[in-house]
Amino acid sequence: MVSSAECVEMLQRMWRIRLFEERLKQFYNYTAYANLSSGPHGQLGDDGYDFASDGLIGGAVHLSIGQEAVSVGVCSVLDDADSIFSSHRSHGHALAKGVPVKKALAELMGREGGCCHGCGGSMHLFDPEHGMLGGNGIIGAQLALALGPAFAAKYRGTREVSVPFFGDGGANQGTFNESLNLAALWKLPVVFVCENNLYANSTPVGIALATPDVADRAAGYGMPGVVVDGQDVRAVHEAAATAVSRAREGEGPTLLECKTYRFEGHCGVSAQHQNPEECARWRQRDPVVLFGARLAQEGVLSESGQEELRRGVEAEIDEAENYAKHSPYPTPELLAELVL
Ligand SMILES: Cc1ncc(C[n+]2csc(CCOP(=O)(O)OP(=O)(O)O)c2C)c(N)n1
Repeated sequence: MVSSAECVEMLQRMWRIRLFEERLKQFYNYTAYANLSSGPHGQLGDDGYDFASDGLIGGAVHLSIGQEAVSVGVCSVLDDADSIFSSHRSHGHALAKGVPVKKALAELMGREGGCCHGCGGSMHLFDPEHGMLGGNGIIGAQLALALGPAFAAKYRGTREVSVPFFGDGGANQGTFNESLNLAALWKLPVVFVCENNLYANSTPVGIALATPDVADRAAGYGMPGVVVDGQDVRAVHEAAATAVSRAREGEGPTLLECKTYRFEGHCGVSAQHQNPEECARWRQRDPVVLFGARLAQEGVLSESGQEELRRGVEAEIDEAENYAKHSPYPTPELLAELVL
C-alpha cells in the first residue's frame, strides 16, 4: 500500500512533468517544424503559441501530456541504480526518474548545461547518474537496449531492474519479439512497459494491432501480461511494484500494458488527429486532476496544499528556465570531444 508521503511525491512529479511540458509549448519552434513537415504536422494552431519565445527549442518535440501517471507510477518503484530506456517521447520518463528539471530544459534548448551538454536534445535525454539511459528516435530500439543492464545485473548477481518504455507502435517492431523472447529465456530482470496511448503517430491501434491488448502477447513468451489503467497512478504504482519485485527476485520479466492517452498531437501541439469527442472523453480522465481529487477526498492533501505544491513546481521550472537561458551553446570543440 502506497503511503501518504509517497502519494504527495507522486503528485508533485506528475505536476513537474505537466508544467514542464506546458512550458515547452512556449519555446518550441513551431514555424521551423511546420515548414519541414507535411500532413497533420503542418497544421499550426494558436494553443500556447508565443512568438517571443519561438525558436528557443529547435527540432521535433513530442509531448506526453496526459500520460504522466505511467512514468511516475512506474518510476516510483525504481531506484537510481535501476535503468530506464525511453523513446522519442522521453521528457516524462526522464523527469519521473529524477533527472533535474534544469538539466532537462537546458538540454532541450541545446545548451551546454543540459544533461548531454546540449548535444542530445529532446529525443536523447540521457543521465546515467539517475539511471536514465536515454530517449531514442528509433522506434522499438529501446526494448533491445534494456536487455544490456538487465543481463549485467543477472550476470553479476545484483538486484537492479531495467525498464524500457515503448508505445503501441513500438510493440509492433521486430525488436519486441526478440527482446521479450530473450528476456524470458534468460529470466532477465526487465519490466516491459507499453504505454498504449491508442495511436502510433496518427495510426489508431484498431487498424494496427491484431488483438485489443498488447499484454495478451506475453503468454507467447511465458511471462505475465498485465493490463492497467494508465490514468490511475496508484494502479500503475501497484502493478509496477509487483513486476519489479518479481524481477528483483530472479523470476524474470513482465509485460505491463498501461492504457493511456496523449492530450496533444503526435509532435508539438495542436496537430490533433484524434476525434474531438474521444479527446474530450479522455480529458475527463486527466491523471493529474484525478489523483489530486482523490488525495483531497482522502484528506491526504487539501486543495490549498495542492496549490502550494503546484506553485513550488512552477518556481522550480522558472528557475530552470533562467538557468537554461543563461547557459551557453556548446562549442564545436566540445562536440568533437563528446563524440570522438
Ligand atoms: C524504426 C522507426 N520507424 C518509424 C519511425 C517514425 N515514427 C516516429 S514516432 C512513430 C510512432 C510511434 O508510435 P508509438 O510507439 O505508439 O509511440 P507514441 O508516439 O504513440 O508515443 C513513428 C512510426 C521511427 N522513428 N523509427
